[in-house]
Amino acid sequence: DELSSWIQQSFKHYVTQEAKQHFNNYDKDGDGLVSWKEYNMQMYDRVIDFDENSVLEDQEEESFRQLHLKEKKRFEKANRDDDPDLNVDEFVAFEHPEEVEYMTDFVIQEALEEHDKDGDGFVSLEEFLGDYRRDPTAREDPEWILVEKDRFVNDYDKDNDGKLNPQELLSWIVPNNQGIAQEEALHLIEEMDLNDDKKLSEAEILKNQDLFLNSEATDYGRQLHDERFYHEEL
Ligand SMILES: [Ca+2]
Ligand SMILES: [Ca+2]
Ligand SMILES: [Ca+2]
Ligand SMILES: [Ca+2]
Repeated sequence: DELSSWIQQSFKHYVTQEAKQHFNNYDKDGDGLVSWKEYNMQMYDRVIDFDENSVLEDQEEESFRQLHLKEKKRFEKANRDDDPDLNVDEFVAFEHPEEVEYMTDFVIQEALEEHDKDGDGFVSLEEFLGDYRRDPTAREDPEWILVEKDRFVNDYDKDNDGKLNPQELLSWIVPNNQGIAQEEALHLIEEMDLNDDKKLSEAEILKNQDLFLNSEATDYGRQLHDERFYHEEL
């Protein structure tokens, strides 16, 4: 449990550091705040302002309009004080809404908008699988669909009612959530716990350093390779 919270902490630390570094690129006038204009200049080299209500004819332009409106909404949600520009903490929330508690509702809302096609507030197995339709000539589903179905039933749908409620939805869309950190921690402990006492001694960690740093189940290994971070923390 300690290790899993450490993994979670270090992941959070990593994305936060990364976003803080980005912050300076976005804050063109160096006033310690990123305005919506500055964000647009950094991302798109110009300030874009789409009308919320007018659908564009060109399909590509329309999907960009949708995306950009979503970004604007996320920008506004990330702001917490009276100044509409984002300070560093607000900017982290904008870049990584899944890491910040006050953005949780927004993250759920976005996921529902994307996946809950019938609008009942839940994501069914069918909605979860997206556009997949079984080839009418095939006798069984392909392997990846079986894998996905298995994840739906065994990993996400905790109360086994055949659909994902907002909390269950979170465990799917936020990849570095507690559940996965715990799984990762359990996996690491199993592999590294040489004397089977279910604890990791410093010696065991040192002995298994490569394993620890290359843990594959998730991306945690990558950030631990980040030298600066590695030296800071260990
Ligand atoms: Ca600024
Ligand atoms: Ca602000
Ligand atoms: Ca639904
Ligand atoms: Ca459920």
